[in-house]
Formats: sequence, C-alpha cells, structure tokens
Amino acid sequence: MQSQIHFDPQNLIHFDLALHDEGFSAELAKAEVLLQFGGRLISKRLSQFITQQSWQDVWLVDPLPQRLDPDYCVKRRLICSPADFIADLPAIPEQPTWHQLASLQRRTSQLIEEFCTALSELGVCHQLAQLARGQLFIGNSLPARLMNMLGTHRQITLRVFANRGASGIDGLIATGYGISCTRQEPTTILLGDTSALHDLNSLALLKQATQPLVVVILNNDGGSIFHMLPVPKEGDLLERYYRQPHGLSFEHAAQMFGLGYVAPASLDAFATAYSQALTVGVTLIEVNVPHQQVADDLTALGAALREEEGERRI
Ligand SMILES: Cc1ncc(C[n+]2csc(CCOP(=O)(O)OP(=O)(O)O)c2C)c(N)n1
Repeated sequence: MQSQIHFDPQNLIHFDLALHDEGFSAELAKAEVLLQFGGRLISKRLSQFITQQSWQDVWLVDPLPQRLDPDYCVKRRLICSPADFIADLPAIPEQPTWHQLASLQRRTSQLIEEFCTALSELGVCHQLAQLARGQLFIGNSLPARLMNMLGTHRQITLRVFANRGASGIDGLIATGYGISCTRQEPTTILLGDTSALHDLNSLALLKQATQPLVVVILNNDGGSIFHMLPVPKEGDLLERYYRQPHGLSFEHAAQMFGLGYVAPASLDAFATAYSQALTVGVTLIEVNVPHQQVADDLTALGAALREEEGERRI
C-alpha cells in the first residue's frame, strides 16, 4: 500500500483475496525467485504463501537497515532504494510472460464488485480507492487491510500513507493532519472508531487545514478486527477486553470542533458526500455499520471465491 504503486494499472490487485482461489495460488507457485521491495507486508495470506514456497532465491530491497525477515526466507538483503537497485541492474532482453495471473484474478475482481455494492466497510473502501484524490492516510487496523484487498487500478496517482510496524491506533488524526500540511491537494484520513476516539482531541487541529480534508470514520462500534483474530469469539471476554463497544456517534465531536458532518445512509450518498468533501473545507464522514458485518462479508467473499474455484474444476 505504501509503495505508491499498489494501484498502478501494471500491477496485480486483489491478490490477497485471489489467494483463496487454488488456480491463482497454483499459478503463483510457479514462481522460482522472489524479489521484494519494501518492508512488512499487510496481507497475512501473502506472507503465508511466501513462507510455504520453496524459493530458489529471495532478495529484499529496502533503504532502511532494520531486520525484516519474520519467516527467515531472505537470502540476500540489499539496503538501497528501489530506484538505485533498478539503475544498477544489467539490461535484460524482454522475456515472454510466464504466468496467467492477471486473467486468473479477473473473477476475484468481479466477485469483489458484487460484494461492494452496499453501505458497508467493504463498499466504502472499494469506492474510496476509486474516488480519492491527492493523499490518503489509512489507519489501522481493518482500513489498511481492506484497502489492500479491495483497492482497484487507478489512472490518477494517489499518495498513500499508513502507520505500519507496531500498527498503533494512536495519533492517527494528528498524523493525517501533518500529512495534509505538506501538499497543495486534498487529503483523506480513513480510520476506525476506536482509533478516532484515541485521538479525538486532534480534531481541534483540523480547522487550520488550508486544503480540503476529509476524515472518514468507519464506525462499527469498537474494534471489529477482533472478530477475525484468535481471541474469544463471543461473550463478555470478547466485548470487555477486546472489541470494547462504546455506542458513541461522532456528530457532536464534529460540531464541537467546527467540522462539516455527514452520516450517509447509502453507498451512493457516501460517494456524493465524499466527492463534495474533496472540493472544500474539512468534513467528517461517519459510516455507521453493524459490528459483525465486515467479518461476515469477508468470510462470505472468501467462501464464494473458493466455491467458484470448486465449480470450475468440476
Ligand atoms: C496504541 C494501541 N493500543 C491498542 C492497540 C491494539 N488494537 C489493535 S486494533 C484495535 C482496535 C481498533 O479498532 P478500530 O479503530 O475501531 O478499527 P477496526 O478494528 O474496527 O477496524 C486495538 C485496540 C494498538 N494497535 N495500538
């Protein structure tokens, strides 16, 4: 996501979800050498795939010197920028494409379109990936994962930022505001409700923005990531110690800090409000969704992808 080339039309998108499809995984498994640019991967499925593959060689290119090899796969670590690495490569004659990955993942893209038509976390992230302009700062925890899964090819480039690593949910609004100060273009901050609550006082900064600034809060009433993690699945333990529902709305926070506020009732209303918000002022868009919806949607999408694959083989 932070490579700035994730949405480039030359690149594969939706690979995290496409890995549900055995045909796609088998095709990808024909690769013999892995060349990774940049640090940590967001997609757990891709990391697991990489760990299971027996690579002839694995090179990791990243300008920062810290150790980045959780699964002990890397055979050569190059501490340099991708541009320097490419500049030093010998010229190689163009090779015929060895894979059908782009066509194999087309069905995944079609299914994603079908699953992203409602006002849901999936629907909003899918829309945002297409509509965003200027800069996008994506919060932890689900927004970064959803944009990585659902983002589509774009003709207009987008500067994408995220805090990965310890993946803290603190200080995200302040970070997004700081990013907005660096360019003469709109900035969008996409984050969850718990993250927004952790940094609520930073909403006070936003009125100083000189460019359009949009804060999109996916309010699923607590940390919905915990529906997908190996923690207690239901009851008091989940609610009290992990998800921590609060039942709050951000409307009065927006009012208190003098920000525009919209809580769209449909995906179309979201798209209209968001496009408008990108043109002027500072707007908080609150997307209210049931807490279980995102986990259910991703489970159903994964199952549909595996089902498709089964049907193709019969
Ligand atoms: C500073 C900090 N405290 C706690 C955590 C643990 N944590 C990870 S995700 C999460 C919940 C995030 O909830 P929300 O922002 O609503 O996003 P969602 O999970 O719904 O996408 C928590 C508490 C963290 N990553 N950073």
